[in-house]
Amino acid sequence: MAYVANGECDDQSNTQRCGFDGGDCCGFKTGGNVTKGLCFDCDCKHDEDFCPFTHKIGDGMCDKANNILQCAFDGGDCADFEDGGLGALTG
Ligand SMILES: [Ca+2]
Ligand SMILES: [Ca+2]
Repeated sequence: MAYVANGECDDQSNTQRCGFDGGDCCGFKTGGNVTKGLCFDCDCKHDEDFCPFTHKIGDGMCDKANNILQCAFDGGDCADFEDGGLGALTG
């Protein structure tokens, strides 16, 4: 599955089996910008329990994509950023 997590939303990889294209269709890696040139549905699909960046939970930096219930709201990292703050999805 060469297209998973390559930064572009691919419908064929946007399945549970493929980890929902590594979040490409949600823009997890790009701070919300979804590249839709190769998809028709382009839906932001994910598991109910899916958390895109578990390793970033509780690292002291607010990661916007992690500020969801599934990620325990980034372990509280975004507590000071009620409006989402700046997604710190670098590295
Ligand atoms: Ca992709
Ligand atoms: Ca964090």
